[in-house]
Amino acid sequence: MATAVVAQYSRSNFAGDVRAGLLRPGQKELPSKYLYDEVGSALFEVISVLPEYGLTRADERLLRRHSVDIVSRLKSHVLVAELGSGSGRKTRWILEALTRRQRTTYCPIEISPTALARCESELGQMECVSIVGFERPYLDGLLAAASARRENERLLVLFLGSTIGNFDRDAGERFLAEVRAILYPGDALLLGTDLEKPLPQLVAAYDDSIGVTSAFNLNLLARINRELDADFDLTAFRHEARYNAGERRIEMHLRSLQDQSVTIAGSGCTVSFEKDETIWTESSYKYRADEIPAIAQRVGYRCDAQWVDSEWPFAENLLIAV
Ligand code: AVI
Repeated sequence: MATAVVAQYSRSNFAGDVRAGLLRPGQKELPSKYLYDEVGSALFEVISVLPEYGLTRADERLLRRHSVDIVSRLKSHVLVAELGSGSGRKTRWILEALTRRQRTTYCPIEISPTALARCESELGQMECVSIVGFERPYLDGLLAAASARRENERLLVLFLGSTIGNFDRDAGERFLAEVRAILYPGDALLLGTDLEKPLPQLVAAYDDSIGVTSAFNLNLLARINRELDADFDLTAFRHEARYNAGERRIEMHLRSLQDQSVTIAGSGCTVSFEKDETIWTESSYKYRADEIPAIAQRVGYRCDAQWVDSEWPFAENLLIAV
């Protein structure tokens, strides 16, 4: 095992994004990437095992069942880079399939140092795997990982867990195109996408009965209190999950239960909230399996294969850069 971490942290970006998102006219917003501090990452791990949230189990089932097939479609020596590795638990199946034929370098790319550390402890003991972690935004990390590849080595980029769903649709396509710009023809992107499903099942997945998703959402305000010296009263906000059928997305909001104002010293501002006003903290777009090949084609890939889970509508898509 070899492990290296390249760090990048910016409190001032956080302060600026919070200020911009809460002082903007109209709908207040906070970027969903800030949900994942140490507490948020741990809460997301719990979400991923909740009975109502089938997404992670579906992703894992598909990888467990089809990793050998996925890997057999990539003929050359492969370097694996993962965008947003989380704990890395799901990745084990792909790495195991690959190490049957080659020593493998695995580059997890994460802005959360906690998740990166967990990923390294989960996978760090694997035989024939070297881990080089990048604590960076996705594209910076991918550029660094791509530049580490040897001649004739193909990149396999993993973008699992339907993280693409947390981008607006246009931004998601632009992101896939930006990833493509870093790849060479023949490189691969394994993309996980959560699919549309019945409304009660969808809403319950984001508003579970024991309140873990609520805690995950409210932790964003607690994080602002901790890191930016703010005075949010967490009991004065309530978690809300709504399905926007027109946009085919779940939205997470934090609803203010009263008129109130909050001071965020680290962002140099005071923010007023009216009763029932919300802060939009995350979108989770849902896809149709048959729209993925067309999206792939628009941004420079061909969809080589797709696997759909039979229990929880979710698709693993193997896209090859053309
Ligand atoms: C990480 N991402 C794919 C999750 C999702 O389902 O959109 C984040 C999440 N938010 C609430 N629950 C899970």
